[in-house]
Amino acid sequence: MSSDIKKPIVFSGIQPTGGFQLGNLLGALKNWELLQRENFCIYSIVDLHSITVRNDPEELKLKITEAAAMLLALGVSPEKSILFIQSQVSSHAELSWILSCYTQFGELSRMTQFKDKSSKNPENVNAGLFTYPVLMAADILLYNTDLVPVGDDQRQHIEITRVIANRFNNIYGDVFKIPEGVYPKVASRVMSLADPKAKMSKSDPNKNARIMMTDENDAIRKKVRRAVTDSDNQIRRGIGKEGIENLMEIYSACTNKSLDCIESEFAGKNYGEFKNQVADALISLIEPLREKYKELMKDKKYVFSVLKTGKEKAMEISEVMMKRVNEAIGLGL
Ligand code: AQP
Repeated sequence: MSSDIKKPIVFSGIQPTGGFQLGNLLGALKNWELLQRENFCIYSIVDLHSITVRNDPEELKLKITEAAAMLLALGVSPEKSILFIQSQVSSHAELSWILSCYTQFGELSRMTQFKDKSSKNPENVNAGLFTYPVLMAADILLYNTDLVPVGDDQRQHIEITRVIANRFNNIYGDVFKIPEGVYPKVASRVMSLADPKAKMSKSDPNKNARIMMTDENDAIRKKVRRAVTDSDNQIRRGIGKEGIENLMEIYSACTNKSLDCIESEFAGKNYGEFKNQVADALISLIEPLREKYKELMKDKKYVFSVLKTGKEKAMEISEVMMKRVNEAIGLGL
């Protein structure tokens, strides 16, 4: 099937770690929807990545279903694209092991996500957390991927994917296509509302630091009002204005207005007025997605049927690549 695909191939994944936050939406998922127009897109709920932290089994199953429903609500189209659960396609784990033999310890030690996550959870620095980028490389390389829409925090992981693929190709010939990351022009790194120097993240213990796709309108407004800013009271970019800049980027991503245009629009206005407009823009974006998501969660049979079809298609494509890789190395007879 992969040889039949004439359009550029897009692959990306998201972890089912309990809902999506605004950073996931603006940094990656908005592009997932847009890229479907001109590309063949393959999207995965990467549950194997999410078990680097402990999960309750029943809760994990629910989170996977919720992630699928949210992706469909966000516009991932089962008619145009493939949507599947990573653990149901065994080639991902298989290729990950092989690629780990072509990845250096030193390279993985330099990954900032590993350093961040291991320092935040020193009691569970497992090998899966360390080899996470290798599994991500396998996810991407299995599908002859051209483009990978992700947020700015994933740049280092895209780069190591390219390094691993090139290293493998230098030994065995052109087995893998070398993929490129696709990052949004604005809001490629949405920052925490409580600490604008830190990335907005689902696992932040402070719930007011992030906006979730399932937040009700009142909660969105309250969180934006409480967002940390500065005392300068001018809506513009500049040193020490990370909080306002973050809100400007969010507003820009929601309204498609440029940052220059936002500075002119809000010249002479105060933070209260600006925050109200940001909240309105966010509500206009999130409310329809949230309501669609609620409807889809009432029709789980449909959601499961999409995932089943996706699994079959993903298996078909990835098994072709697995065969090529095994033959190149000389595995099996
Ligand atoms: N703050 C962010 N700004 C822009 N993009 C972001 N992404 C995540 N946070 C931001 C992008 O979302 C996609 C999916 O992310 P993920 O769920 O696979 O894992 P993550 O990056 O670890 O997300 P979180 O919210 O930070 O999860 P936790 O707290 O569980 O670690 C990726 O493309 C990512 O770039």
